[in-house]
Amino acid sequence: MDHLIAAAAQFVPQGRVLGVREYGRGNVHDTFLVTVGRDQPTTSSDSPGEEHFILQRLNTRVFPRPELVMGNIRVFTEHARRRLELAPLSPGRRWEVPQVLLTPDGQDHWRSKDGSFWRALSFIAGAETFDTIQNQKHAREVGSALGRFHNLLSDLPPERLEDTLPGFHITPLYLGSYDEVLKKFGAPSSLEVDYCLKFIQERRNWAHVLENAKEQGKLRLRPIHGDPKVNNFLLDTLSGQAVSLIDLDTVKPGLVHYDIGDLLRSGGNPLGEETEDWERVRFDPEIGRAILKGYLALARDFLTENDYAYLYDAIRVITFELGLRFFTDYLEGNVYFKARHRDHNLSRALVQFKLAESIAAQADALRAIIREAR
Ligand code: GN1
Ligand code: MG
Repeated sequence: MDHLIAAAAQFVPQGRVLGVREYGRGNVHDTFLVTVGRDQPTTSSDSPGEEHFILQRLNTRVFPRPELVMGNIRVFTEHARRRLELAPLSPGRRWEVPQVLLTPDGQDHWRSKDGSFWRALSFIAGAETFDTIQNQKHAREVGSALGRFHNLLSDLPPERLEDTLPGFHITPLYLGSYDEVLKKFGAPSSLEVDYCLKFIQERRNWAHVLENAKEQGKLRLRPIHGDPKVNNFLLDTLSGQAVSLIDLDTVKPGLVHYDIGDLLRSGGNPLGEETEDWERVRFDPEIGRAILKGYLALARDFLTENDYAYLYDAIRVITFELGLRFFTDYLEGNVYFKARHRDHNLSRALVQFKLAESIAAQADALRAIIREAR
């Protein structure tokens, strides 16, 4: 606990750290909510109270150059804030951009003696997150929030952002590392493992669709979020409107297809990606329709004909890819994703493969939904 308070205190120029507790369900970093006591009321009407911020220890195995991650976040947040100043949203609409908190000497992170990389972000109050889509309105809201996010970034040249995680969402590379890991570690024998092995074997060609289109010049790099799963969207507790898209570590150049695919794979799965009930996992096309309607209402301005042509593939590829990533990590002994038990990443992989199967089985219906949502 002392080391957490010490890390939190680096980002608190005034006031005292009253508490630090674990927060959220990230698979990569360690995240905490810090409570700070304000000694000095800021105005005469203010009572001395409590404030909150988010403290994170970055996983430097996953992000070996965390200072570049912070650089990208700062480029993004400054750009988004400028855009929102120039063109404010309609009245009654709230949109929050998380802020990077600095240490007293102006650093955007702090290294502790053991080499851990700590950073702090503002806490967005009056909002909540959900692991699964709650209703049609929620689906539309997260869709339009991703559209807003892409819109805010649409005039930022992707070269302004560093590639902080080379290979991220390049599905053929995940397939290649799966092959290597399988060769090196082998696979234990069980019905579940056999299902995964067979699933991958029979669908290897799915991996190349988006990267081929990129190489052929049909799809181009843009600034993306990289991880817009359902629980990274904040919804206003009173109005239910989406007010922020958090978790900015993977903001970097990529295909918008990775993002829309990721939101649909996570939102379209009503049982959620942590369910143990993998055999019942299905993609819900009506949730998909609502997310797409919300998204396309804002994304219409910048999507091209080719972008539309690959939207269906994106849903299937990103779902398959995440299954592949979880399964590879299971075979390797859980070195990337935090796992609560030995077979956790196997369970997660089964969920994604079952979901990808359902997405493929509904290909025609989903292509029709995309056509109608345009
Ligand atoms: C990881 O840590 P978290 O939960 O924000 C992962 C994403 C996956 C996601 C699946 C950097 O994100 O790519 O889609 O788990 N982030 C990284 O839940 O690999
Ligand atoms: Mg993330």
